[in-house]
Amino acid sequence: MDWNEVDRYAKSLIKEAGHKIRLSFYQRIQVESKSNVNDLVTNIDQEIEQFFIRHIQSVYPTHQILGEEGFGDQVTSLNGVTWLVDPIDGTTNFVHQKRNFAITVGIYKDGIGMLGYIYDIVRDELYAAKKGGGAFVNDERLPQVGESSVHTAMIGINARWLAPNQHINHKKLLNMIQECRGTRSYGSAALEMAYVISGKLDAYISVRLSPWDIAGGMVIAKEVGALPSSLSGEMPSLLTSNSFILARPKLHEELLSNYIELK
Ligand code: 2AM
Ligand code: CA
Repeated sequence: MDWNEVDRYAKSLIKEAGHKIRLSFYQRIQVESKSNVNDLVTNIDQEIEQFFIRHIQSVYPTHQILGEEGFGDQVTSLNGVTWLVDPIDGTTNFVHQKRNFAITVGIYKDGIGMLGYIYDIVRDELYAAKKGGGAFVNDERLPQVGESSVHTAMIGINARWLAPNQHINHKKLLNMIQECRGTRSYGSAALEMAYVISGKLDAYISVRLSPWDIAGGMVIAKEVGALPSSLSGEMPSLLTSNSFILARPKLHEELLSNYIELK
């Protein structure tokens, strides 16, 4: 497999898909809800996923594709080459704000991350990495993430987990909120990962993410030394949904030990 060629092809697909999404701002978009009223999908999510699948299958017929909207394969193992594709991560932002959403793609061989992409469509910023080749935003190489303690940390987290809930101990999270420098919530897991990768956030925490949300970002994160795991400290599975944290290494340990307790 010529991974440089796959890299060039993946980037060209992502850029073209981004262009289609920008053009969609001038059309009437059809919005529907999936599992609940706040879980949105649009015809654009579906059309863009189908665009990816059609093109990937025509060039790489042996590769399997896991897409959020379900037009790809039923993926039950990561043997061989697998593309994990989220055509729009942050659909609620796409619908309500027309910013802060991304295309994200991860390409894995036998479960090992080879290529990863997060494309901030509106800003035209492509975060990308090839295994062992460093991480880039457009043509600029990103440095290693370095360290920070909770007291100087900017943490990405959704405020819903600070209210009593059945998944995570919200009181411990409240201590974290009081002790860190600041929190932000952007509403796109992939972009929040890109912000940890590029040093705009020190950590990102989510109680439930799907494989296509994190697959691309995990490949890029590795290249800058940011650590991903589930909130119980294991490697996140790319076949099931997971709780998730991505953080600078020492902060990762500090947050898991002192502030995060799953129920
Ligand atoms: P999406 O827009 O592709 O669905 C904030 O809502 C982030 O969490 C987004 O990246 C969103 O991705 C993802 N997300 C929202 N609800 C989710 C769920 N029930 N399971 C997994 N990921 C979810
Ligand atoms: Ca999506």
